[in-house]
Amino acid sequence: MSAAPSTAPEPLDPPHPADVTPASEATPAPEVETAAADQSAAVGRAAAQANATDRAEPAGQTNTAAGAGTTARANTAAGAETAAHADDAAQAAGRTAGELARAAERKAAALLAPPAPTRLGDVVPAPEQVMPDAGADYLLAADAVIRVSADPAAMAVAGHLAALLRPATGYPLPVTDAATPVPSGGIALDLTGEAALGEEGYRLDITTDGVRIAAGTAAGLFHGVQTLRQLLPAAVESATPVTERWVLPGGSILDRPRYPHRGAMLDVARHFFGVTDVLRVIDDLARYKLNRLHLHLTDDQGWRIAIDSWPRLATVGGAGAVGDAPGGYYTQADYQRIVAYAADRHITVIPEIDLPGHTHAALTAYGELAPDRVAPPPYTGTEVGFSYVDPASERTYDFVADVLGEIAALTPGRWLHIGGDEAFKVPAEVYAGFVDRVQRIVAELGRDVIGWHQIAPATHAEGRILQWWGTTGEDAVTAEAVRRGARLILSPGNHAYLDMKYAPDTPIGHDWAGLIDVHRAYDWDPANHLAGAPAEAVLGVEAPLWTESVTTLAEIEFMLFPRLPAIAELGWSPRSTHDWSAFRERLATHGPRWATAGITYHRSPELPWPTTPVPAPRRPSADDVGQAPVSRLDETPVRPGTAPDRG
Ligand code: TNX
Repeated sequence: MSAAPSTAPEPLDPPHPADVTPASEATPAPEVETAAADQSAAVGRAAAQANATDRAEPAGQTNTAAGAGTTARANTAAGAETAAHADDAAQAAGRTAGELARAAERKAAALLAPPAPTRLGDVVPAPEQVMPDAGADYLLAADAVIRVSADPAAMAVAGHLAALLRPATGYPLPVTDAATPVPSGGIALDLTGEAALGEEGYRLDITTDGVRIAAGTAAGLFHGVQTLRQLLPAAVESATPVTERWVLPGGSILDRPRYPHRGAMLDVARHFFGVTDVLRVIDDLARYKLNRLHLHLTDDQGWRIAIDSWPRLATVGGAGAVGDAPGGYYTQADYQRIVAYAADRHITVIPEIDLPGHTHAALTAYGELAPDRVAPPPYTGTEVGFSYVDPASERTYDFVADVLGEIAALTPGRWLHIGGDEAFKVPAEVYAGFVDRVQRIVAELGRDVIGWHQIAPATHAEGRILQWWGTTGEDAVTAEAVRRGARLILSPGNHAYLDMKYAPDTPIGHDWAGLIDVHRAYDWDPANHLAGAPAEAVLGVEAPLWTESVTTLAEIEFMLFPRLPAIAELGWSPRSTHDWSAFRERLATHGPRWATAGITYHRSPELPWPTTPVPAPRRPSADDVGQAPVSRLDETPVRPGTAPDRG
């Protein structure tokens, strides 16, 4: 990767706890790479503990994907396979006396303990059904085990859950597989295969005896894990161990998304963001059950993805950025790393190559694509609509086919986004003919095309999707394309554009589509937003973040939080749950979570932020040496020009 380094968070609002920890330290390291080692060590520890305490049920500590070797050795009584059978047998025969006694103990402890600090309904996006049970709070204990269905994708979710919980709890939380996972005092992730929960739904049951998440798919289990995370005390977001009672509120949740497409877009062209920043944004999306990351990879100011057959696109076209900021581009390996990291979080990357306009950076690299065949100098301003590749040249279509071909080969997802916005200098008929041809190229690659709604006048192509970014809710041409079969992703500029300022004094951002505070981001209904487009045509929502004025990860998160969760809720939650006054209360409880996770956010005065202090680390340990102090708020310089708006 040729990358501008990630800059440390810089406060945009007056200092608040979000500025405590540098983002890169707060994000658990991409556990894809480390889970196996962690897991096998933890499993070994738990197995040793289990043997020492003579547990009645020897199973559980045995055959994980990563730790099978270690645990088979640790479990001296039997090999992994025998132990798995013993697990099944113990379940079939009912519980042993020891086990029943422990369950009774847990129940008594839960009844005596203070209630969970979170309420079962304090989840964002709001779940479809929430059924609290005040007598069923669950206390996660140090020896809890995560039991999971023996399926690689489900086990990956269990590894993810363990990696989320281990840093703050300091518990080993070994992961073990089982034919039918049961909580037994811990957490069970059960891939039941039941169709009723759909592609992404889950059921969560919290009782004094443990937690069970059931789903028909690994994606459903993953979303259930995000809910579980939100129900634990905010300190669970700490990167170091914290003294806390890890209590979950008792009851059940049944949850499924309203729409299949719930996304965010990151513009890496106007300013370039390195791989670690993008991975962090993926984690941000995953928290709120978003399942699409649209990457705006090319624009006038920069081309950000290496294309082997046209190498100068990245090396020359990627050199600059808005305002002479450092440029950069992703190697194909970088891009694949992003795609894989997203896939592990059940997020599909949608790459966008913006055509035929917004192509100035490509022209600087290959003058042969320009209408006058002359490569222009780089552009670092923020005007739009002046550039285009020559639609009359066959070379242009070679370029499009080569670029989209390479991108398709690197992208497992079903969609290729071809942009199509603001090609002001291309006459309407020529433009429609160009889009027709590009749509055919995408179809030949076996993918479905997405374009900004400007591509509406082109011929219908099977599976095509228009991304609406207008501000009026009216557009006869788009409505007509929908009648011809196109479907819609809704990104209304005046509600979902996260590059708009929150308020007049927001230090970065635009206001051409108006100011977008949290209420405005929340206050619309995707089902009836675009006049003349039926609710069935709507695939979902997407929140774009254009980055003309956004230069660091902290600034990205400042624009995302707290508005991204508002858009996420519109995409996920049933309309029956839509209620601004309840939402603002629920969302405000996430402030301390973001603060603890080192996420910079806007302290929007519309939300009743709690005053909960950021949790202190449990004890200094060798591991903590060199960590940032937990509170250095008063030392953090305030960005000049920032108006205090802290509530
Ligand atoms: C319009 S929205 C654009 C982008 C700008 C954005 C700034 C769209 C499809 N095109 O090129 O970055 O406005 O808000």
